[in-house]
Amino acid sequence: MSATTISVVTLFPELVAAVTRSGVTGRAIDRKLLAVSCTNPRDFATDRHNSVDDRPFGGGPGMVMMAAPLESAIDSASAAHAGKPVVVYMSPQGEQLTHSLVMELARLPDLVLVAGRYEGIDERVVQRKVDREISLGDYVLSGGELAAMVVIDAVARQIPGVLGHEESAVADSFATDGMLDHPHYTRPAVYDGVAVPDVLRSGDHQAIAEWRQGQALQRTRQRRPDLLADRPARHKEDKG
Ligand code: 4GO
Repeated sequence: MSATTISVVTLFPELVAAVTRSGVTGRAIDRKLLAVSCTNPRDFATDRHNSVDDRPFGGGPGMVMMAAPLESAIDSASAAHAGKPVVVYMSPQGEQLTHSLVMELARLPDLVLVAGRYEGIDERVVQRKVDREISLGDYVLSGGELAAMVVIDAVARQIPGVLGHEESAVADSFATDGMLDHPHYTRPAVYDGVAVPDVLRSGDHQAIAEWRQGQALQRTRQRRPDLLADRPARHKEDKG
């Protein structure tokens, strides 16, 4: 099985350590199911100040990431991949990340994630080097690193073998029925006077499965009816 290889082009490689060192993603890397590396445009700066940003043409506040060091970093990161990577720029102007897009990305063996800073990157780099622009949602972050780390985490979970048996059942819930998750409870059975629903302590696995599906459907109807809009009628008519 070939591992997914992800490069992050970033001025702050130390931020990416939060996904490479810990948790599910850290374990995926230890087990060679995923490889993550960083390339810093600063290392490709050509002037004596190692500049990577400059003032925006047309004026206005803030700085823009310069084309040359960023393109050199993208080229260097791309060349280190076994195959030709898909280059993704994380920005609020992109297509929104969804479960289905995450699964699409997880099938790609080689990814380069470009994390911008300041007001963004020179548009000529987007035109010349970027295959896809992806956004987490309609809000602005100070840098693309957190967005790239979200992509890495979500993609890693879809790589076969990364999640254990227990964990993958949970991940499946969104994948197979496209609904919100049901509520979860653990001990104690009564916490500060609030009891766990009886059915969960009944030992009746069929009843538990039906209760959870009903809760998931009810929560999805109330909170995210858009998720139920274009699905088979069977789901719409299910009891809540
Ligand atoms: C991505 C990047 C938001 C997202 C970003 C998002 N903000 N919604 N900020 O996924 C260029 C400079 C973009 C800062 C970056």
